[in-house]
Amino acid sequence: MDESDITTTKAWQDLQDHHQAMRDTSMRSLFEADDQRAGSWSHQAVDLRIDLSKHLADNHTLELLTALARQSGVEQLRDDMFNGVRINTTENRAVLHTALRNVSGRPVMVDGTDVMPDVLRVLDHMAEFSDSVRNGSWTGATGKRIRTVINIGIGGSDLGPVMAYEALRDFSQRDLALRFVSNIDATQFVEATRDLDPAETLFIISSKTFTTDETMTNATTARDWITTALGQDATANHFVAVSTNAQAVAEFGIDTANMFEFWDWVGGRYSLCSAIGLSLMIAIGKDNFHDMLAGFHAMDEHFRTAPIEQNIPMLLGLLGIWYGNFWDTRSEAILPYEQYLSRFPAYFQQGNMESNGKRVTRDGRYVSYQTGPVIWGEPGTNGQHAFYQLLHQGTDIVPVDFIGFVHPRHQVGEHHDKLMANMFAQSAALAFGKTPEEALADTKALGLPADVARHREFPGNRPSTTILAPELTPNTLGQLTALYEHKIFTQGAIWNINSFDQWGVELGKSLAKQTYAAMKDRDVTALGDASSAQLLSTYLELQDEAR
Ligand code: G6Q
Repeated sequence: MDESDITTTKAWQDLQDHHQAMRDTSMRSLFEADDQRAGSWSHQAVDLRIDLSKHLADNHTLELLTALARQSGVEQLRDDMFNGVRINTTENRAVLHTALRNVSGRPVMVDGTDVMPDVLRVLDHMAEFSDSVRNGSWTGATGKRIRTVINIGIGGSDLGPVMAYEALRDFSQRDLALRFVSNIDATQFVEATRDLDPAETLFIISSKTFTTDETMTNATTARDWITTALGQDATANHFVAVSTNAQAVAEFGIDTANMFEFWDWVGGRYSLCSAIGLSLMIAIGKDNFHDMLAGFHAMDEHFRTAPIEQNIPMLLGLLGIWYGNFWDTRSEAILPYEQYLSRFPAYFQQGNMESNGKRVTRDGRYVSYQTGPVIWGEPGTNGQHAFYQLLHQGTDIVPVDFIGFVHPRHQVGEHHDKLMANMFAQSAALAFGKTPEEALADTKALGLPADVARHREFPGNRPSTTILAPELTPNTLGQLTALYEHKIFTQGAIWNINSFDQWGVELGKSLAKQTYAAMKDRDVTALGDASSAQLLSTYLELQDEAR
């Protein structure tokens, strides 16, 4: 027996047996068996109320899942992360995004050095700079104040600021717009700049490595756009950088005094609280940014200190494992009932899929079990008129997270109460469904033929978590984001994979380089496979015909 494979452990096998026993359990029967269930399966993590009652799980499920977590050493790995151990073993790096929002005053050591003085120094630098853009004392080359800030970055250097800017737009300085350019497709740059005055535009080039092709291509186009309009010397006033690579920043022509640094222990998809958040800080101001950090930190503390049984990120991670590994579900949906969170699912699509889309264990074996799920989602209620059909009546079970707020950002008529009524109703419909008898009665009452009844059945037993927060603020956004980060951590720890590398993006990158070189040389034989060679040759021929 291979002791290091989680599927051979007692906890795993107990869960397999337990799944067999639970397969036909209905959500209705779980509630009938325990009239306290709604209350006892509701938890509080900082300001978030988390309802876990609509899960296909009973107390024994939780005992077995927490045993699995203990046995997998999740707590030790968590402590190692917080303590600066190099748990990203394939890149030999510590994983310390929690230090970026460590508002406790505690030191955080990496290799015997406290990283907090550097973290605080960069936050001060960001605050000073963002104040100067917000109050107009930082001007463009012609002396005009900055009206639009464009963050150029991709992946982890884009999605965090995009998500959080959308989420916190209501806290932003409205005479200062923030836009984002990430795609190497020029359309995004052209559309982002077409109505702008270069003299009033500031670019933040956000790239940890400062070598990413998309970002450097967009940055070069932006520099041309500025210098064509304002002259060669304008770069200094219109460009700042966020990076770990001072040399490349200087070579690009940005004064390193206007470079905001971060460190190799900040993973791209975990970098929102680092200088990568500079564009966000400019939009919402330093106080709101600090409030967001405080929210992150409060959830970090919950994750760091709560026992597994009450540790909400861990419980969410465990329930995900319960479905993925024992019920064979393949995807999870994140459904925020808050328009401002429209990019939250996309943010955690990267957060989760890049972290846990892995097939090799930390000790280098192929996994024998399913790891990260596909993550997707859209804000409610739009999804209800689109893909919820499959959630309710499709053949796949998709565990769902509903995220809603007690107080709306905009109290307009009955909008918010109607929105939330929809969210509560959807979780009930998924969980409890509509039985064949109920569907038949319904069908008859409507005067429809009886054979339509089956189409009107809802199987129910479709699990969901409901997260209810008081109000969308920088602080609660920080809490929510950290909650999901630590859920992902928990799952990676149990699956025994490295959640902090992303080698899966490399092959495509190097093939793109080769393909581009072949395109420029017009040498399709340089490509390694017949299909790609044919595609390239067709592309070149059609371009030639059009000339
Ligand atoms: C995230 C990934 C990836 C990264 C981008 C941008 O965890 O590492 O999405 O953020 O590839 O990289 P640079 O910041 O180096 O340009």
